[in-house]
Amino acid sequence: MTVPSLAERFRADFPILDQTVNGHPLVYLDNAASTQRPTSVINELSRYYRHDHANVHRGLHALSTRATALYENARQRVATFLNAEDPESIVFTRGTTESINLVASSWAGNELKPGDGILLTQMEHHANLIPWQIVARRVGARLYFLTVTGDEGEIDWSQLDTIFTDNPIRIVALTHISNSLGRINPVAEVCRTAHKHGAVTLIDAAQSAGHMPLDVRAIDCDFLAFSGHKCCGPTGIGILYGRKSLLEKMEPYQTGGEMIVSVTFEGAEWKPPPHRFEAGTPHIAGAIGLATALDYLDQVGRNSIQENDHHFGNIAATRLREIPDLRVFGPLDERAGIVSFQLGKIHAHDLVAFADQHGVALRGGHHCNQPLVRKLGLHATARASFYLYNTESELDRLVAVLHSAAKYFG
Ligand code: C6P
Repeated sequence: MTVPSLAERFRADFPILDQTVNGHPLVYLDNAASTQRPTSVINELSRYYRHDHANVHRGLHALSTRATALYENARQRVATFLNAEDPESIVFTRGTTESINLVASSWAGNELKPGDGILLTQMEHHANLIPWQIVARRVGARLYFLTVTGDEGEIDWSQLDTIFTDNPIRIVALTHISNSLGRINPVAEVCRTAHKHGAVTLIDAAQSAGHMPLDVRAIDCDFLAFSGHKCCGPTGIGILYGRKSLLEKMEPYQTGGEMIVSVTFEGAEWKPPPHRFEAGTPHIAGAIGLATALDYLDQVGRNSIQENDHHFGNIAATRLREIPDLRVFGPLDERAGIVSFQLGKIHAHDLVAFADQHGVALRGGHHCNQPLVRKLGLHATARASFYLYNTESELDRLVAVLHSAAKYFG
C-alpha cells in the first residue's frame, strides 16, 4: 500500500493554490520568502475580528478580557511549540528581523565592551548581519565570520573551538537553515561549544521553525528568532525566544504603553519580560493566527514536513544539476527544501519573469544575502523553495520551464 504524500493529504487546505497565473495552473515555489496559509488560519483571523477583537491588557470589559486570554494563550502555544521552559520567555515581535534587532540593541548594546567579538557565518541573511554591524560600530566590538567555501557553501566547523579560544567572542549568531543555500547548520553543537567558552548564542530560525521540530532546550540556545509568515501564520508577527535569566537583565527595545509598572514625569519602571519588550498595541490577531498555524503544523507533523522538505530539496537539486550549464548552490545532499541556481548566462530576474509567464513562482535576486551571493561571483541567483503542499508534478513543471528557458534565451 502506498502512503499518500503530504500534498495529497493537505494541499486542499490552501485555497490560494487553486488558481491559474498567466493561463497556467499556479506552481508556488517561493515558500522561503513566505508560505501560504491554510483555511484554519484564515478562518481564525476572520472569527477573531468578527467576535473577539479589542485591545489587550487594557480593558476590563468582556471583549478585552477575551482578546487578552487569546493573546496570552497564543504565547503559551508558542512556548509549547518550542519546548520553552515557560511563556515568559516568549516575546511577540514583528518578525525575525525585529527579534534580532531587539537582541542586538538590548543585549549586545549594553553588554558588549570595546574589543569584544561577535561571531557570525558568511551565510547570514542581512537581518542577522546588519544589526550586528551597527552595534559593533556603536560599542567598538568586532565582527568575526565563519568562512563559507565553494558552491556547496561548506563551513569548516572543526575551526570553531579554536576561534573561541583565540578570540574574545561574546556572542555567536547564526542561521539554522540558509535561505540561499538550503544548508542546515549544526546549531546544537555550536551552542555547546559557545557555552563552553562562556558566549551567548542566537539562532535565526526563520527558515527552520515551520519546517522541522524545534526544541530550544535540546538546542540549548539563549535566543531564537522566527517569523509567523514563513510557517503558515500571518505576516507582521514574529517570535523572540529568550532565556529568562538574560531577558530579565535586558533593557526594553522600545518604550511606551503597556510595558511599564509605573511612570512619573521623571522616569518609569519596566514590567518584567516578556511585556517589557512589547510596547504599544501588539499584533493581537497575528499572535492568535500564529497559534492556529502552529496547531496546523503539529497536525501535519513537523517530522513529516522535514522529510518532505529533504525529499523535494534533494530530488530538485539532483534534477536541476542534470540540466546543461545549470549551477546549483548548496549541499549535495541533506539539504532543506531550498534550491538556488544559475542557468547559463541568463540573469536570475529574466529567468524568474520567464517562469512566471508559465505560472511558476520563483524568487530571483540576492535573497538578502548580498555578501554571500557576491562571494559566489554573482549578483543574483534564482531560487525554488518547496513546502508541504508541493507535488511531484510541480517539480516536473519547474524542470520543464527551465529547459524551455535555456532554449528561449540560448
Ligand atoms: N528571508 C527570503 O526570501 P523577516 O523578513 O523578518 O520575516 O525574515 C528575515 C529573515 C531572516 N533570516 C532568514 C534566514 C531569512 O530567510 C529571512 C527572510 C526571505 O529568503 C525574505 S528576504
